[in-house]
Amino acid sequence: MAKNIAQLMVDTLVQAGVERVYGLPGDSLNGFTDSIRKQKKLQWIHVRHEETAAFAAGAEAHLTRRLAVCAGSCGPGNMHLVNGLYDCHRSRVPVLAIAAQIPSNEIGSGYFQETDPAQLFAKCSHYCELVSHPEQMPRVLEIAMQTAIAKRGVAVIIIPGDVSLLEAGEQEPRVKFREQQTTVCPSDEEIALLAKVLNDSEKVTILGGAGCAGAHAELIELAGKLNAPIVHALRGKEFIEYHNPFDVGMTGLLGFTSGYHAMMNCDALLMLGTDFPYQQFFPRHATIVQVDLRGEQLGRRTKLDYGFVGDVKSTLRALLPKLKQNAEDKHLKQSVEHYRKARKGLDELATEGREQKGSHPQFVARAISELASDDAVFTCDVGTPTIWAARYLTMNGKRRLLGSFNHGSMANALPQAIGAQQTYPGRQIISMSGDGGIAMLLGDLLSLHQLKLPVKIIVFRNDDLAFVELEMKAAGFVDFGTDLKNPDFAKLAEAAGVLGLTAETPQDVRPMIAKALKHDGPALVEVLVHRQELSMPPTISLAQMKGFTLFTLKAVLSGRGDEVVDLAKINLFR
Ligand SMILES: Cc1cc2nc3c(=O)[nH]c(=O)nc-3n(C[C@H](O)[C@H](O)[C@H](O)COP(=O)(O)OP(=O)(O)OC[C@H]3O[C@@H](n4cnc5c(N)ncnc54)[C@H](O)[C@@H]3O)c2cc1C
Ligand SMILES: Cc1ncc(C[n+]2csc(CCOP(=O)(O)OP(=O)(O)O)c2C)c(N)n1
Repeated sequence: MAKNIAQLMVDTLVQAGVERVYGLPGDSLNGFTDSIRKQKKLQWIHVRHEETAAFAAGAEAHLTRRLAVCAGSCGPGNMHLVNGLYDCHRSRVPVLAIAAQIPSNEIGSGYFQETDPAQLFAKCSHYCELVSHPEQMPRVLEIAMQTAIAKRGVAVIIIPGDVSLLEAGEQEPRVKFREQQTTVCPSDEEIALLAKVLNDSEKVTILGGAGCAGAHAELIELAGKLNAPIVHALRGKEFIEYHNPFDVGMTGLLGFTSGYHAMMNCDALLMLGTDFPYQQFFPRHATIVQVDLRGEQLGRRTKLDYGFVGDVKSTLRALLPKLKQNAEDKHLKQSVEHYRKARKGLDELATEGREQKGSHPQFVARAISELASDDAVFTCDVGTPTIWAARYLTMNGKRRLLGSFNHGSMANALPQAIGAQQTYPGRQIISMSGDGGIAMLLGDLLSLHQLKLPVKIIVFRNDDLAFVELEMKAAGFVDFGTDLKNPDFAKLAEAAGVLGLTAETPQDVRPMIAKALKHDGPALVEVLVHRQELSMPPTISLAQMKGFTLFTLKAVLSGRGDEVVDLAKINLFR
């Protein structure tokens, strides 16, 4: 019997190596889900909210670097995908979304559940096309897949339910997908210029980001030749921080003062594979050099003296033989020493404490890091869990860290953990969730039981939207609308078929986390944490803060009044 379009779609995905589709069924998607039911190679991962499907697919794509797929039914099912797809697109991970559409003969009539998916997905995709004729397939699907893979981002296929049931013209996929291993290197003349700029600078600082993935050895060799401290942007943490004697921490709002100063005090800043977004943290007077795979990224965040298009690994391989050993190491030594002090200061905040109830969240994050396995995958919610993950999780080259770092959406951690666990059933997956974050997509707690996913969730329970409360206070607003009246999350977990534990006191924290990690199945530990952990610096008055929110916020977040004032003085009052 001839295949229909839905069957051909399944075959095309399988042929490209796709193993699963995350989604929620619905009338318009029934043809597609039925085709999945009838075969064994492509799995249907049934979640409770389409946003979860998109986040989960994004996590899979991030971890594997391969195409991942999610699907939603027409109208509301599509709309629920949108926020998760924005996250995937902005993180530049290859995700295909199958957006079912109302019957083709009703389009434009204001029919039940009608929306305009092309508009809906326009800004969160590289490619978004309606399939209205069987002969478009499988070509349009293959173009979508190639676009998601090649441009790294989201592609969307909009397909009315009736079209998916039509007989396909072509019966087989047309394109064999291969994993891309293209390298991009600046020209010889450009490499010579890059080498000259760096050889001529005494105090170089490197700012590395996610584009340094796979180039660790080259990066370390480079820093050794230049005697350059390495600062990282958050998405680069998992690829840069480990086994790195040149590491001086992160910069930015949640960063280390050492990262900030290493950038501010250099003669030349070398940006490698980073789109670090905060303009205020770039030096004004240094020579700025940027290497990025995408030309359109050059100079996006700061003034730029030299921009080069290349992948970090190939560029550094070509560059290294042309570099002289820098004889001057004062800048490096000072920066590393500063980092040691900043690190020590932050570690001192990660203590058990003597409180009867409630723990320092820093202590909880450090316990998670110490107890987790060597190849654990961590996800962290937007909110204070991002701060604790950035500062207290130790990476080692095998561990991974995911968040909604570019899009900044709440509630990402649990859905991303679902995708991570589906991708790596044998690995420990730990979701560092906020109490606001977990509540936002709470329905998918049920998926852990249903899908038999042994995800471990640590809920940082502060009964507050703490990150926002902090932002309000730092900006001089009276905090408002941030209180949370929470349920007993452990009981809630138990009711959902998930082991539920509570760590009320600091002494409970390590045993409860250890118990959850050992448990053969999903587990949730609700940890009571202090709400106002990041206190306001004592010596800055409200009047001084006015107009300087960003730096004040940075000051507040650094968690230590003394360092804050130091930073504030330098930046605000000079
Ligand atoms: C609450 C919150 C607070 C945050 N605070 C901070 C903070 O204080 N500090 C901080 O750093 N971040 C912070 N972030 C994250 C921040 O928003 C950005 O996501 C992050 O800084 C970007 O990191 P990146 O530059 O490594 O990654 P990306 O933004 O993904 O940039 C990667 C760049 O590398 C390029 N690239 C990719 N592959 C290659 C390759 N092979 N070779 C060359 N180039 C390549 C890409 O084109 C892109 O330009 C925060 C996020 C949240 C949610
Ligand atoms: C979908 C969405 N809504 C609102 C925000 C604004 N926001 C950023 S962090 C945050 C609070 C997060 O609260 P919670 O998960 O409890 O973590 P906490 O900061 O309290 O540790 C809010 C409301 C956002 N980033 N995303």
